[in-house]
Amino acid sequence: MSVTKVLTIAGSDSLSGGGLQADLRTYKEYKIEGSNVLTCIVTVAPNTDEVTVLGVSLPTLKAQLRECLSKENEIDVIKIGMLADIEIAKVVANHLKKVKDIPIVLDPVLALKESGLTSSQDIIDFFNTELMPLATITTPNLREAELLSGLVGIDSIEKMEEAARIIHKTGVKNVVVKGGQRLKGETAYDVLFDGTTVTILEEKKLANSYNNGAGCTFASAIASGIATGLTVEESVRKGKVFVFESIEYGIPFLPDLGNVYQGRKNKSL
Ligand code: PXL
Repeated sequence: MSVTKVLTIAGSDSLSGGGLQADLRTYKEYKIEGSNVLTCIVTVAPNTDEVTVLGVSLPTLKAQLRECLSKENEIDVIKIGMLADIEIAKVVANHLKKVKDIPIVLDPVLALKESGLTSSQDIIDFFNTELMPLATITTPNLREAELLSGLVGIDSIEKMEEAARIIHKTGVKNVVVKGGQRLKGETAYDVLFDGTTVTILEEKKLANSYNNGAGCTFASAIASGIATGLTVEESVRKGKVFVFESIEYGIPFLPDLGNVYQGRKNKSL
């Protein structure tokens, strides 16, 4: 029996809401074999909420990439999450340039909502010039779309589309800009652009905010869809429902804060 495999290249979120933990849980739900290359470890101090990002050493990173990307592994799709710094991003890009015919889902984790931490301009430029051209699809949230496109104040579907068109010029095949909670109104909109067609996806916004890890889960669900043979658009549509249900059945740890739960109690997929 052949097994469908997705490789996640991402950070560990010690609180487990996002990061590679969310990715692997998503693959499990899609009945996909997930493996991971660890890029960094993110911790949040309990009392101060101070976020620390510790990148792995470059030799450790290279060893993992060599192992996981070896031909024998037969990876169907690669999903990229947090890369932490430019040196880590460069090593990952060098390895990705050597793989052929494996779709890449690039989640441009450039701003952590937990910390207000924003990446430096050099890593943003690196994403645009080196990583985007390798990717099948990228999944920026509004803040990341602003950083990548240079647009300021993306607050409407029209501006999301404009950002998607600018980001598409980098060479990435598909862009889905996520409106998420930050876009005003009752509806969670995403704008998908494939270079020709703009598709607007809608889902009602949930009242709860148990959405830690929603971004990682969305990108992983898209990777899973592609790995199981769906088109990019089908993968995005299915991924959106998957994330909606994961927030709906999220796990609260504060009244207004919680992690998405990929195990969803009511699975429509
Ligand atoms: O959800 C963004 C994200 C991605 N990757 C890691 C994280 C987080 C958020 O906390 O910790 C490792």
